[in-house]
Amino acid sequence: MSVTLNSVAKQGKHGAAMMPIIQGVGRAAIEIAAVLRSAVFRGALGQAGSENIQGEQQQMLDVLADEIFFEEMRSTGFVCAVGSEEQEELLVIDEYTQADYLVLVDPLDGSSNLDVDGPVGTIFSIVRRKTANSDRPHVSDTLQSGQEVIAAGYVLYGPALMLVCSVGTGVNGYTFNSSNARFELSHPDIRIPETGGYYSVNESNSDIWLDNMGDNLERLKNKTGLGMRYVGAMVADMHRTLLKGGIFLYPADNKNNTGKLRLLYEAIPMGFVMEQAGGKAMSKNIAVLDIKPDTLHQRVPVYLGSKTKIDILLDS
Ligand code: AHM
Ligand code: MG
Repeated sequence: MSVTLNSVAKQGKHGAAMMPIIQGVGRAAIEIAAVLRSAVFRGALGQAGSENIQGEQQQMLDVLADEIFFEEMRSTGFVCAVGSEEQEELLVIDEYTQADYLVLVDPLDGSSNLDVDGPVGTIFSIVRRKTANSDRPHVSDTLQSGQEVIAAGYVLYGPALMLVCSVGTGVNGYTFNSSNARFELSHPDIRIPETGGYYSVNESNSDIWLDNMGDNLERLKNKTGLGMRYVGAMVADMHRTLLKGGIFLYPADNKNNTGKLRLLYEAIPMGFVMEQAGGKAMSKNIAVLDIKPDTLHQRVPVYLGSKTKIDILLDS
């Protein structure tokens, strides 16, 4: 008998509480994957004609993925609110304002890959509310550091549909088996290799990087001789880094002074997974998981990878 997503319930002290929400993520992933496969036939590729809170053009698929994810979180009955990269405000689930958990999500990460049939992903994290259950959930409930995250993970829409997650007891990867419609445990206890791997960064920005990252990357390349891979979809670049080793970076630059990636929707969930897999997640010289968020859509520089590679990068 194969091990499925139900096994999350047996993992650590939070597994049982997290299982229904992570199963909801799995249902959303199956639906989003189906929408991605058929988008071209439904006229759902291309821009939606709207902008998200960060002034970026939303793709139709960004909007659809956001709606699907929200509905699946609502249907769990365990989520009181969802903070999404695609929504300006926290979305409260009116039927379940008393529920214990909030979910933060980037519903369709790497959406610039959509027009070229490249890999994309969904990134999520789960926190427990700080306000009383009798109160309406508030944006302050989402502004918790990565040290308070209970579970996090990502979905990779690649040749196979994968859900990789952690409830704080290591990292497991599940692959969707379409013959029985289940996510089956295919990558148990993922640990990032300390040797080998690649460096992964949009190096075309190296002239405008801040924080001495140009020199830092040169030092890493000279000391390790790492090869380079870059998909431009964080989920795909993170997944390869996790399985093969190396480093993924999105530094601050003189156009994006605080970096491009969002603290709550990208940096913290991926930092949580990376650390649970034995790696390191830094933002300049601060651990990603130690940053206390100020706002829902805050951006930070991100460096994720194996401990030795991150230490060489930061000369620490
Ligand atoms: P998105 O959430 O709007 O898709 O943007 C985030 C993406 C990440 O997936 C990826 O790491 C990064 O943007 C790539 O940026 P660039 O094209 O500047 O290299
Ligand atoms: Mg994103």
